[in-house]
Amino acid sequence: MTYLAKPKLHHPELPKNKLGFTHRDYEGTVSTLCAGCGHDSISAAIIQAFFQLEVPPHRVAKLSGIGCSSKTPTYFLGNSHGFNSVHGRMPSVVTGANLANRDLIYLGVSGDGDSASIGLGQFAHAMRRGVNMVYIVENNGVYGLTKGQFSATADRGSKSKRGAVNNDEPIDMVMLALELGATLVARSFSGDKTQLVPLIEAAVRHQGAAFIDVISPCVAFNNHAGSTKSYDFVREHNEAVNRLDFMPTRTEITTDYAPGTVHEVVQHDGSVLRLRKLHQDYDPSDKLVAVDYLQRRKAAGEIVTGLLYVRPDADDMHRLLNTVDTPLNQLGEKELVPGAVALERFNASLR
Ligand SMILES: Cc1ncc(C[n+]2csc(CCOP(=O)(O)OP(=O)(O)O)c2C)c(N)n1
Ligand code: SF4
Ligand SMILES: [Mg+2]
Repeated sequence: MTYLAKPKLHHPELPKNKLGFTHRDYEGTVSTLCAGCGHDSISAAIIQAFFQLEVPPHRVAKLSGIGCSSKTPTYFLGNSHGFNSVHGRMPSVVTGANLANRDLIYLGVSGDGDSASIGLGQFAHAMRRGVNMVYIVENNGVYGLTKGQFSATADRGSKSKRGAVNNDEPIDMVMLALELGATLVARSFSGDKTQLVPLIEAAVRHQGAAFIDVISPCVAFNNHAGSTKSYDFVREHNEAVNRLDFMPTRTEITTDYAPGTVHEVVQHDGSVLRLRKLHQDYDPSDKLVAVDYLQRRKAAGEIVTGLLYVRPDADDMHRLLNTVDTPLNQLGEKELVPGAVALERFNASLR
């Protein structure tokens, strides 16, 4: 049994969003992951983000690869479209789906094994093409599903549960996403919902490739002393550069921020990212500064979290390809077979 249906009964006075949906309408089936697995907290953050964003569930397509992390779409957004693909192949399936129907909101959920090992090439091309999607890597430094082998994001020198030392250099998915051209890049921790929920909301409303690396401890295989992906290690070394408040539209600031401490970023769709700086020298709009800062803090053993980079006026794949506004899967015969005269005109334009 890989899932358990949730009981339909719920408290009659659960808060509803503008669409009349409760939290329950954004949930999936009961999780069968290990109790305490970080991935379950990420599912909870996704449910909260979509509930708060008031997204109609049928407008979302959630896609994944293979792994404990890739199982999680079963546990959220049960009324949305879903596709559980082959190991490491989620990015190309999203790319194709997005090309065919640009009107859906695409959420790719993957693991460090799924994205940094077998799917590394796939991940690279989805980012560099600017596929309009939210790409979440639930990063625990191991292959959880296949019983705890080191993954490509495991830090050099970190120890497995049985004491083996990892000698290989880690792949930093955030640095890679920045290099590859993702236009919203963030890192968070499954144990910090206050940070993670607005990051997911901002990523959903971003028009371009949005990448979130979420450190998500595996309690079965990678939560011991010597692991750099354990709850204790991440809590001790977590260095948040900013705090994000996501505003669906521009609204007056009513909270008591000190003047000059809030920086606003307006995205394409009018949503506003209100950033409270926690580190004065961190600027998420300057990629070079961000890369330099991340490298330095990493060398000092810190795990930098927060909104790390954003280009609010990003171009997504459709804009780069200059496709029509109508989703390609809705084009009719009239548009697809325009006739000999139109064909001749088109051919002439290429001569
Ligand atoms: C082609 C292929 N190779 C290998 C496997 C075995 N396999 C299943 S999941 C997995 C790794 C999953 O690790 P990760 O993506 O980090 O997910 P986690 O379980 O840690 O959340 C592997 C190697 C597979 N299913 N398919
Ligand atoms: S094996 Fe690890 S990643 Fe998989 S469900 Fe258990 S704690 Fe989570
Ligand atoms: Mg993993």
